[in-house]
Amino acid sequence: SEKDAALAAAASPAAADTPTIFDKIINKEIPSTVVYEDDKVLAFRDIEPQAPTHILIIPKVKDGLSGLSKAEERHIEILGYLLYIAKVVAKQEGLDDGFRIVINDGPNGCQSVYHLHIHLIGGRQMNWPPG
Ligand code: IU
Repeated sequence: SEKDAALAAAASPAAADTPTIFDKIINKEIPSTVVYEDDKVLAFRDIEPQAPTHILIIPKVKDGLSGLSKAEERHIEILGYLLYIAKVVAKQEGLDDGFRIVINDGPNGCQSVYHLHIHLIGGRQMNWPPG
């Protein structure tokens, strides 16, 4: 029924176009430390850094990309652009000895915010395998 559908949509944080806290960060309704911004993407420092450098790179327009698992062909350009900007920001942050890129997806991936984001983590030796 319509009610069941509405309940399911409200209960599902993965709903493709449900706004998240990242929309408020993009709109500057919530402050963040922005390290890179252009018309397509925003990069800002994670509030709970897991390393000396921990930055999130996100598309300004969600367009259904609640996570990488929701990617469609129309997203190919922004996906490539986000990865390129991750490299630009890594350089800007002086991560010349290397860094790590992470995209958590879904419950098993420990995703907590359902607006696609690339973690750029660096400034210390990483471990492998990841937890
Ligand atoms: P995840 O991959 O969905 O688990 O990553 C979400 C990240 O967003 C996580 O590292 C949080 O610390 C971070 N974050 C943030 O930087 N600012 C916020 O207001 C919220 C989460 I909520």
